[in-house]
Amino acid sequence: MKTMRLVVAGTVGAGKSTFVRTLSEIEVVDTDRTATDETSLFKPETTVALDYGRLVLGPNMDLHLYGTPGQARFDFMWDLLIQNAHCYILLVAANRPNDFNHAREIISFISERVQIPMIIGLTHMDCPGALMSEEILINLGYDIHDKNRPPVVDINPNDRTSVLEALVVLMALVIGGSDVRLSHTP
Ligand SMILES: Nc1nc2c(ncn2[C@@H]2O[C@H](COP(=O)(O)OP(=O)(O)O)[C@@H](O)[C@H]2O)c(=O)[nH]1
Ligand SMILES: [Mg+2]
Repeated sequence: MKTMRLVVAGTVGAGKSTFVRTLSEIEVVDTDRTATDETSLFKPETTVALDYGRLVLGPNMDLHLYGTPGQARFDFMWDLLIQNAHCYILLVAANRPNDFNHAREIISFISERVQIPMIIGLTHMDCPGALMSEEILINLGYDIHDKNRPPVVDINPNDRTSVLEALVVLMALVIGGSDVRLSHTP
């Protein structure tokens, strides 16, 4: 059995837990706890450790999903997740420009550690105040005409079809990549 590990990263409230829940075929192991810090002002629960889910991709292939911790700090858990990931999606809420800087920090944090396929998923595109994807990309530090920049998809994490479409884009990138070594589990 081969295992592919997908990390779902992003800012608080971007839709990481929802993404994992929507895609997973097993009951998601989530570690949401009532937040005790400033994030509790933002929403009643925030992910203190990680969300874990799983999806069967084929007779010999499992996809393991890991939603990253919600808080701004990067700790050992982040390192562990990202060092073992085969690819990741960065979720950014399109209607929260104040969070773009943090999203940018997440990209830097990850790319300083690993070079793995990634796509950007713009969520909350259906919400008032959502910015256009071009504007968001520029805010994330990309040249929109750069052929090497990551693919960008609009995504609603509550909608399984939308999440599957994003997954297809990411898998195409992984398969197109030169040297993907998946883990073997007995
Ligand atoms: N309308 C809308 N709501 C969304 C979207 N993505 C996430 N949400 C909602 O935003 C809230 C926060 O999502 P959650 O998965 O907990 O975010 P996390 O902090 O990244 O894990 C939930 O109520 C989601 O249903 C989206 O694209 N559109
Ligand atoms: Mg969460």
